Amino acid sequence: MGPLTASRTLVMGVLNVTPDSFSDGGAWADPSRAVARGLSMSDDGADILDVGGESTRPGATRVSTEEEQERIIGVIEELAAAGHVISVDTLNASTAIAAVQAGAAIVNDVSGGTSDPAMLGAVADLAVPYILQHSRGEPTTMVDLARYGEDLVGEVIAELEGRVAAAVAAGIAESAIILDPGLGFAKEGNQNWEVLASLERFRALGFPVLVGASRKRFLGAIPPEDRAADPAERDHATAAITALAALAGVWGVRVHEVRPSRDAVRVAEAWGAARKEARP
Ligand code: PMM
Repeated sequence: MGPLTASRTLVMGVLNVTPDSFSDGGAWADPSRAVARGLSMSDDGADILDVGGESTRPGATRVSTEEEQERIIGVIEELAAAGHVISVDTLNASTAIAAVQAGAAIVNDVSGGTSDPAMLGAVADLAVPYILQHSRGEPTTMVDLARYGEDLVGEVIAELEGRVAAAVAAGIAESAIILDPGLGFAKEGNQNWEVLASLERFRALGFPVLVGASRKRFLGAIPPEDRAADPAERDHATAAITALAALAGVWGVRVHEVRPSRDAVRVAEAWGAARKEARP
């Protein structure tokens, strides 16, 4: 079964090989620790490992593509050789190419092809699935761009449709595209809940949908106040979102802690199956 087709929601485990990620604080920056983390997420039930070497958190500074590739290519080679499905979380065409050559099966671009003008053409040539995420601007500017009119979801969808058209014009097959509304990317606080409450509208576009809520700042209000500052305290809330998103029929969830979301997907699966049998 290819990574794009599954009967249930897929769980993508986050592997940030970066010294400065907001959510896991550089815990896996060392390559051997990164590989070990990847293997343990697979043991926990990850269907896909999303390997990134450049933080995209709001305000993050860019690293060179050489540095980015130095961080991730060896890690991807090792995990892919061991049979794991890898996506590469990158804004850069050259890194996408190097990662796919190293064994990555999916390109995950949080800029939806707006950051590197060579990205869409490169993905078309690579002929791999492409996660096209909604954002605005750059990590340094996106907070200021979180301004929407009355129909935030409609605006995000229109912008995603524009990027889909650009991707298809560049030669990417429609069947290779996965859409991501981009929680936390040019979206603040309640704007993220608005997106989550409208997952059906995103699904209605006809593409698989990926949701990345894990540990994001908008979840900071959920844990007890004295623990709210630690992103890992948001893992329970993340798993609850996984259950609801899976029930809404999303293709995948991108999470830091795989086990709770893996179980949440099974809960949604059992719930959905029972609902089909239930009396009206
Ligand atoms: N979020 C982050 C990074 N990459 N990719 C996709 N497709 N969707 C996301 O929501 C997403 C992403 C930022 O989170 P991190 O710093 O914890 O990895």
